[in-house]
Amino acid sequence: MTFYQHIQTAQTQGRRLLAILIDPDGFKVEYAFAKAYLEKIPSQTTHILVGGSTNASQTIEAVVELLKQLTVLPIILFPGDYTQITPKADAILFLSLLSGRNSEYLINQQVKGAPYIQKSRLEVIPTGYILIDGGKETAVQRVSNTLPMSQKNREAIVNTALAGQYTGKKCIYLEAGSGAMYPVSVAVVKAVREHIEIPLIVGGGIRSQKALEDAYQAGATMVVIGTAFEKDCWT
Ligand code: 1GP
Repeated sequence: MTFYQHIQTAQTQGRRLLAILIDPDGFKVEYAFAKAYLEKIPSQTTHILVGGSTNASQTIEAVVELLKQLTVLPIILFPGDYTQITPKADAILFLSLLSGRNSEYLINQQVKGAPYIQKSRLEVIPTGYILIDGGKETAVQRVSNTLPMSQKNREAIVNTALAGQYTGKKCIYLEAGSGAMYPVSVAVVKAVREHIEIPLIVGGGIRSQKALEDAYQAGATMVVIGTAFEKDCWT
């Protein structure tokens, strides 16, 4: 079974997937540090995502290699830039920033990354990435130079997700941005879930068991949590 088929099966069977995002910026490439980090994440974790807005491939590669020694969980790249592509991971969320109109993150980064992917054995999971307002300016907004979509404009968010599905994306990722003040609302997640057929990933600003439960109840197939475990503020 491919990693994508596993995500798809989880969606159809109503199983909850939990991905912990490791941003190499807040991570030390040291055995003891990585071991302690993995020990504090929830036991129901199903995937590790690795990526960030500002790192280069050497750092990412070292982090992935270290994590591979310590966990059997699938390691999926979540690159903020094509230079973060490393063949050492298992799969890659190949993101297109559909909420913005900056061609660099809609297609140009993907063109630059394509030859590296072809040389690797990474499983590619084409993902429509939609940046939603989470109450503060986040790194994605800054780096991509695009504005997030307002949570009030549910119709536009749904149409963007649908356009992603119809252009062949295999997943939709609703992103409030790392360290967002508040996550993507239940109403937005529900609205998107009701209209698309592909798996739905939700992340950004989820720091509590309650917020995690809300995201699943609303229809998230996979929830992504980064900051809460990086900064030890999970409640
Ligand atoms: C960011 O969705 C992820 O890309 C996780 O966000 O760091 O706020 O958990 P947090």
